[in-house]
Amino acid sequence: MLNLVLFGPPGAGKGTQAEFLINSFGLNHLSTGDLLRSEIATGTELGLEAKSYMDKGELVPDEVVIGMIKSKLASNKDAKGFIFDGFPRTVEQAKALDKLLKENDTPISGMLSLEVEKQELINRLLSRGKVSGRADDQDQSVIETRINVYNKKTLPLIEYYKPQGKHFGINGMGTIEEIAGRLKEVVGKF
Ligand code: B4P
Repeated sequence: MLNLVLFGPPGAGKGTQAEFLINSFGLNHLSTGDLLRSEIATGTELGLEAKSYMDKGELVPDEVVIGMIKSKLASNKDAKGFIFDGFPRTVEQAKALDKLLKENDTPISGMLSLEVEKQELINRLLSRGKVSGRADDQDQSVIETRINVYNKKTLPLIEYYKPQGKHFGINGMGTIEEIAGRLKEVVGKF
């Protein structure tokens, strides 16, 4: 079983490259961002709570996202493996994920960390904002907040996975195809 964490700052290409990994390796996709946006779209209580954080560029509380992942893992017990996209985003979430995967004895195989320059992140998100209607992609100050939150709360995860030999840095600059090729080379070795 292959369980991968697709990691990187907002706009690094996580969602984009997840598509490619699903197709190439037959894994299930678990994106907390997509799950939260679907809760917002259907107007659930969870969605309403999440929206207030997401629109400001802040992280949704750990217990909310951990609960969502827990129920998705429980309802996909036959999966060949998962791509965790945008999760974990805090050390607390990583510890909770390890605990959940331990119950099935299927630990994380690797953390694929997409590395992209800050100005490129801003350009990508602002250009998505013009077509996607995503509130958090339309305002440069919200994008800056997301990048700052990433640096403060999410980046320390590299130091969580590194000592376990699970951190793989990948150059996330270039075309979507070039980056997919780099990912394929790393994942092919697992
Ligand atoms: P996410 O949905 O995870 O949003 P994201 O970080 O911007 O990543 P995304 O996958 O959408 O973008 P991508 O890099 O693929 O999270 C949104 C919010 O939800 C968070 O801010 C937070 O509030 C909340 N949330 C989610 N998970 C959480 C968690 N675990 N804990 C707490 N809160 C959580 O790509 C961006 C754009 O770049 C796309 O338009 C794409 O087309 C473009 N692009 C990609 N690769 C490119 C390339 N090589 N060249 C040019 N453009 C490229």
